[in-house]
Amino acid sequence: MMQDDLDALKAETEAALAEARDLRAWDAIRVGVLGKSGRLTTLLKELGKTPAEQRRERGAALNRLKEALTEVIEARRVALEQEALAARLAAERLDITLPPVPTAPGLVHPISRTLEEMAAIFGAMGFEIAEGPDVETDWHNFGALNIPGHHPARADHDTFYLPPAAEGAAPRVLRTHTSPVQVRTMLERQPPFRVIVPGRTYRADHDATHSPMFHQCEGLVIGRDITLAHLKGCLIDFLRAFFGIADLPVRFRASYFPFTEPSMEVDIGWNRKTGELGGGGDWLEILGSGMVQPKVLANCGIDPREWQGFAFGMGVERVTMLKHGIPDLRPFYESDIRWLRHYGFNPLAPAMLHEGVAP
Ligand code: 2NL
Repeated sequence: MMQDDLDALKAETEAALAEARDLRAWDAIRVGVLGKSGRLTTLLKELGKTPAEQRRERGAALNRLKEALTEVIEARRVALEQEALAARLAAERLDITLPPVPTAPGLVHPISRTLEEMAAIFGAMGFEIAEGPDVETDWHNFGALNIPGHHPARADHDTFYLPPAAEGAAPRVLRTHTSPVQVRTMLERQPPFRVIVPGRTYRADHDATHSPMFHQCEGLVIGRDITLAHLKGCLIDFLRAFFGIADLPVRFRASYFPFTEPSMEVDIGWNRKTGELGGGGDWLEILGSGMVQPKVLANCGIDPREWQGFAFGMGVERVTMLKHGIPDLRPFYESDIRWLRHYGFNPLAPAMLHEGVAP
């Protein structure tokens, strides 16, 4: 039992390693040879029993064998790991040239579509978008706008009142129009400016044609010499671009709002019988507008002897229903996917001003 047993151990270990197919089998071999009670470890422990004159040579041989075995065992581990990685890469391979699996892209809600179109049309005319809170102070929603205490818009049945933020604090409301955002714009910014204010508004009113939450888009233009002519040109251009009818008849009719003077309602031409928009001989009210009341400018920190301008407001649901022939208001908020499949818009073809704004 001299060199022969060592050669046999080497040969057997190499044969077993060649047979090992995975790291588990490999580890069993490693432990069986180099582990605490492995075959080589045992031989090393038994070195003391070797006759003294042979011990030196036997020790050197065992050490050479340990080095050699450690090396082949490690080499096999590297080879097995490479094999495992190659197998994984082959199994997880992706063919990126395959066509994609079609997925439903979703649809843009008609309200969102109208807001996009308004942003595109007014944006091309140099308007910025202004936004503000849905919960407002009574003053921003009514007081600043010259709406007196007895005005019907203030009556409890129209306005949602909220408890004051603190004891003795001013009452708060859900904004009944987007005008408080224009009030905030005038307080915060220096004229001249042009803004549109799209957003949610709230009134305690619920029937076939009214929802307690609805949308408005208002506009405000303040400059040193903004006149009624600018108001008319701006709104005529907007209405023709929005409805996509280059010769859409537009009529301005005297009216009253507490926050504008003079005030005008804006009508467009249509055919009452067919519902078709254009030169049908009948008139349909679509917008409210006017020159901003000097008192409102003063309330909002703008000197009415230096600045003037116009404002307008419209209902987003209303113009959307008219433009697309949507007969009922209620499904706008019901999230019925069948309604959206019918009236929704392709998100990959957003509003792009293809109707143009009159030059
Ligand atoms: C309508 C009428 C209108 C305004 C809104 C406004 C806002 C400020 C000052 C002056 Cl801060 N005016 N907004 C002006 C005229 C009409 O809306 O029928 N909306 C649906």
